[in-house]
Amino acid sequence: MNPVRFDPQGPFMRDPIPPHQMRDRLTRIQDVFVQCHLGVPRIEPDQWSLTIDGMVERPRTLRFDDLMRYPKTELSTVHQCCGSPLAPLEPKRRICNIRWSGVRLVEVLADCRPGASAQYIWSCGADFGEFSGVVVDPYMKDLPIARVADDVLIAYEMNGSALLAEHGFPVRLVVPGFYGTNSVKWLTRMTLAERRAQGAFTTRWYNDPVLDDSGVETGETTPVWSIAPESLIVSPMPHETIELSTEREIWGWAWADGGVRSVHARAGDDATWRPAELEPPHGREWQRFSIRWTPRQHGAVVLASRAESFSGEIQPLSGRRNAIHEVAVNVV
Ligand SMILES: Nc1nc2c(c(=O)[nH]1)N[C@H]1C(S)=C(S)[C@@H](COP(=O)(O)O)O[C@H]1N2
Ligand SMILES: [Mo]
Repeated sequence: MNPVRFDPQGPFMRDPIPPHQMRDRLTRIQDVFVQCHLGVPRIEPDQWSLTIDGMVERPRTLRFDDLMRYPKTELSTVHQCCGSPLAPLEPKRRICNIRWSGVRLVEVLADCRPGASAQYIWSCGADFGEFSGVVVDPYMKDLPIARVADDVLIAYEMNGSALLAEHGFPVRLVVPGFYGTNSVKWLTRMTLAERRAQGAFTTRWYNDPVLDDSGVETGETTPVWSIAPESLIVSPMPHETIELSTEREIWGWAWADGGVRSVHARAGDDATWRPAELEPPHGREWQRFSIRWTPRQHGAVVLASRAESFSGEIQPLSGRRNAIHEVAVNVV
């Protein structure tokens, strides 16, 4: 195996654009956040390969050309970072909506004949190094094999162009509906197994405390997989001046693994939540919501939106990564 060249080495990230700039349904590549825990490996496609092993009858190593023999599939999905693994409950709104192209993992796997008792796929990137004082070699995540048939992709394009190095060139995993951390970049190995992977990013980090109905921790944890319901306000923007007694649209995006059923919005802390208009889900893309509002009082007003998923989960007011987004405006 060739030594991996990193540029840069060590954690590398790019912040997303702020919510009021997220006006496009499809996020432009230069506006997509970047999250690399260990650095950016620089990989030539002719030196790249993907090995599929573990609980399969036919382990295989595919070169880039082998991958390209599978039918090209395209899909659009939200792509969201769940936030720092060191501060997992802090809302970060690292979110975008992307068109991916690649091949369906289920088809590639079928040619390896997975064993009936395989439950998880461990996916490894070409990157390794140290994160928060812990040696990680390689970056490894896992996902339930039951999820694969749905729409999991081995992707090589974002919005119709080859992946950039920082987004996983030449090939990355895309797990639509799961937080971005699960979409392993610079994908080099997939191992089928009966149990969860035992790396730092699947044990020490990226496991959330499970809460009971009254919000108290039960002592159990759950992997950071499915994206919880969330919404953000694109317009108005923070500190915008709004005219009194004039009707105005509040609009934004809402998303959740499995889709958002309803969005409510409110103007002012003690105002009631009013139902917004909401686009039906289209695959796992974000959904536009909007609501009309006529301010009746001068002064500062805090606008907020709250999404509910089809499974009945509602965005919390605070304390979780998907807590409601608030925008303060000024009515004159
Ligand atoms: N190999 C590898 N894959 C990775 C990461 C990483 O550090 N190494 N970061 C993950 C995290 S935390 C996120 S949020 C997404 C970010 O993808 P992007 O940088 O293309 O937006 O990639 C995921 N895949
Ligand atoms: Mo992330």
